[in-house]
Amino acid sequence: MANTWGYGAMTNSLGDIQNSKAIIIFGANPAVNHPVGFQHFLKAKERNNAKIIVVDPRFTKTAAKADYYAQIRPGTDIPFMYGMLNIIFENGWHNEDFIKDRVYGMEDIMKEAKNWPIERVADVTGVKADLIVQITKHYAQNTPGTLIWAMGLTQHTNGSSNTRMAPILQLALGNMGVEGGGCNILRGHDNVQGATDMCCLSHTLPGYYGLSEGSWKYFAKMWNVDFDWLQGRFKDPSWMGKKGFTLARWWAGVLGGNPGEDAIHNAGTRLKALFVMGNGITSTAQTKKVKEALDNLDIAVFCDPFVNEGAIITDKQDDVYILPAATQFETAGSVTATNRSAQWRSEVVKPMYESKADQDIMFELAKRLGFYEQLTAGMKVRENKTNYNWPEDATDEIARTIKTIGLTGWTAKRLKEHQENWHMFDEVSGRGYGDMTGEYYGLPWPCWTEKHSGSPLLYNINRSVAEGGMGFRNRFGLEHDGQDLLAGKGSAPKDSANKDGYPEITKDNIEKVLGITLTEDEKKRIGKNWKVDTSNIIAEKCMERGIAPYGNAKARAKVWTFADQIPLHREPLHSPRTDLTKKYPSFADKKDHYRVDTRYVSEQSKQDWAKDFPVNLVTGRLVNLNGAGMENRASKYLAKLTPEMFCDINPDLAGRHGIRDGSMMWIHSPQGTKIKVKAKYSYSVSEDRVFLPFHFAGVMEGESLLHKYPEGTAPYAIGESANTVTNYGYDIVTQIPETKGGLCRIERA
Ligand SMILES: Nc1nc2c(c(=O)[nH]1)N[C@H]1C(S)=C(S)[C@@H](COP(=O)(O)OP(=O)(O)OC[C@H]3O[C@@H](n4cnc5c(=O)[nH]c(N)nc54)[C@H](O)[C@@H]3O)O[C@H]1N2
Ligand SMILES: Nc1nc2c(c(=O)[nH]1)N[C@H]1C(S)=C(S)[C@@H](COP(=O)(O)OP(=O)(O)OC[C@H]3O[C@@H](n4cnc5c(=O)[nH]c(N)nc54)[C@H](O)[C@@H]3O)O[C@H]1N2
Ligand SMILES: [Mo]
Repeated sequence: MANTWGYGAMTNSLGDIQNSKAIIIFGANPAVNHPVGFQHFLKAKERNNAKIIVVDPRFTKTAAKADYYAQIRPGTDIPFMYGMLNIIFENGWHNEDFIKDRVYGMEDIMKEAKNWPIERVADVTGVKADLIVQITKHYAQNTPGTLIWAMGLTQHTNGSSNTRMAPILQLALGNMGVEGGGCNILRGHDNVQGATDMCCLSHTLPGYYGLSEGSWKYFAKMWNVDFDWLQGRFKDPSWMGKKGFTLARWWAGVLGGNPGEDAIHNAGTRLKALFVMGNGITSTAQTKKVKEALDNLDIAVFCDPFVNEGAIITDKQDDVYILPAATQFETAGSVTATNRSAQWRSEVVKPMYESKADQDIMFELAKRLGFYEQLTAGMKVRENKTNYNWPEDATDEIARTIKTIGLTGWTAKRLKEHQENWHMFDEVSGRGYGDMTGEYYGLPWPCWTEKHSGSPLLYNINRSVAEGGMGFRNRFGLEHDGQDLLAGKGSAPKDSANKDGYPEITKDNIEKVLGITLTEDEKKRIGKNWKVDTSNIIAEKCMERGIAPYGNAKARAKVWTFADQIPLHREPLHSPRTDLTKKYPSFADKKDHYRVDTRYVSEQSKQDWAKDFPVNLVTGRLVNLNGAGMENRASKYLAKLTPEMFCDINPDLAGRHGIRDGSMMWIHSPQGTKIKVKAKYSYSVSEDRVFLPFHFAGVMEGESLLHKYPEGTAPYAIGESANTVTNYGYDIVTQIPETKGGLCRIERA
């Protein structure tokens, strides 16, 4: 990503959207999925007359509030954005100074943009040429503009390229690091940002530290455990540095190597046990594979406040356990919001009946597995205590450990003060008043020191570093191909001792870059670099000199280590345009992609998919249901709003198949699976595509599983899971499933 942190988070904040002069939304439906946050969009409209532009294959409720709506074909956002860039560069609407000083590799983008003349863009995306021109002109001429995205961009085989392309559009316009601009990624669950930051992922350590031995040693130190003990937990030391399976394809770990299945690379063994904490399971693409994997496990454990429907879809009879987890109202601690700010939460009620909070379930498990002491050792470090206070000591452990995203300032004490003083912060800027002066609400990361204000707006050089300013991170060396990767002359944050670009700060360069002399004592205590400096001397000195510890570099439009160095259009694996899959084929197949061999071009070219499966399949969300949906379908009132699973279908498409409004229809997938659902006539979808919500489960391929729910636990609404028919296909970098770009065949039931 061009986002130099390297991962997704809002660069600005929801409140800051009120400062935008234009808002462009790619693949997000905030009126439905972020209805509270969407108020800020509407306020921008009222206050600044900001126009809202929606790019979505469906006419959504958000589109209903838009001034411009482009009904794009799924999986063609890169051509759309190159089309915009081509117009922008041709008319000189780009921000030349910003590009020169703060962006690396834009020449390559300019070159590729030339390959996307408007007629070609219109043909590939299905959006009329004059509408693209109008949108581009409006967006480019009304800066600052904010760019919003969510799952419509990410859930594709080239989703990671989409998420690089969008920031590149913003960089070209100089819409980064300014109020009212930025890339504002609307994240998912409550605390999904925190889960990512703490690495509920399989390819890094917490705080996005890599899996190198150096990082493991740093963590062994911070967790107060023996490195050799940690290493001994792995089959052999080499596995310590390898990525694990992802949630998207854990099931391949069970089925891998079976006839017709992708090969796995897992030290010669298959996965035998599954422990689920807070995932609905039927939200995973290809539910039938998930079922098969569940059937073949030795043991499956579901920790959930509700009956997890993973336990319903499996035919496994023994060793399936449902542990009653408490809800988030029954526990306390810090969570992280979509704009990188922290929030302290208090326990509302004690865990009810025999349920336990997630951490207590984990502690009990660790005791029985014999590593409880090691698991909790890090929380006892600070004052050499013999016991820990949950959750304060956990929060403080995070604060003293995670430097990469700057969590040093997130002590339990400060976060609690913010919770107690909500009313003392401005809703747009997040700026504090009274006792909270000098702090931003929730101390958005990076919060470099225990006194730092927090950084409400990433990459803003119009503020000093002490007040949340910074350039882009210096993460990939000082130069590449003879080009300087550091920021240009004069483009350092306000009040900086060094006015130009500078490298990330280390023990070796700190005196030179900051122009200071360290005392002997400081030299003894200082860490090797800003990421592992537990003394925090580097960050403290940097604040005094107005320097960002992570350096001041250029954002990268070009990533030389990726399969595509700059984002390129690649058709979805199952595309309705066979003519275009030849011109814009998918990636080469990838071996050992998070331990699973993954098919790209071989799957795409296996047959003429569009011939047998001519209809585009789009999946997404409803306002009354969440994720796999059990939590809400178990509520009488929420279930009543959508008592049955359905398919949005254009009446003209339905008519051609003799499908009446309200009658049943079959949807078949290229994988040979099918679902039976109720047709719901809707003009929100065009004739070439259908839409399915993915929140249902409890029916599979036409058969009700109602008899499988333990007595008294069946939800008020059950239905086919859309994921039974979502297609094979996984992102080339992240492995997110292509649930927004598949094909299907429809039939009257
Ligand atoms: N009520 C409710 N709110 C939720 C959730 C929920 O389940 N229910 N889930 C939460 C979670 S976990 C998340 S991640 C967020 C997700 O929030 P969103 O991303 O807004 O959710 P979706 O409805 O899945 O997808 C958004 C839009 O992407 C469009 N789309 C599909 N394919 C493409 C494409 O190729 N290009 C473009 N431009 N658009 C495309 C879809 O038509 C859809 O309208 O919502 C969160 N909020
Ligand atoms: N086809 C299709 N599939 C998709 C998507 C799509 O757009 N289309 N979107 C994908 C996305 S972005 C996401 S995030 C996933 C979401 O899918 P899931 O992660 O499955 O989302 P939820 O249903 O919210 O799952 C949360 C589970 O945790 C339980 N739970 C709630 N609170 C707690 C708690 O405090 N502790 C514990 N232990 N459990 C709790 C709930 O009862 C529920 O069973 O779906 C993905 N799947
Ligand atoms: Mo999500």
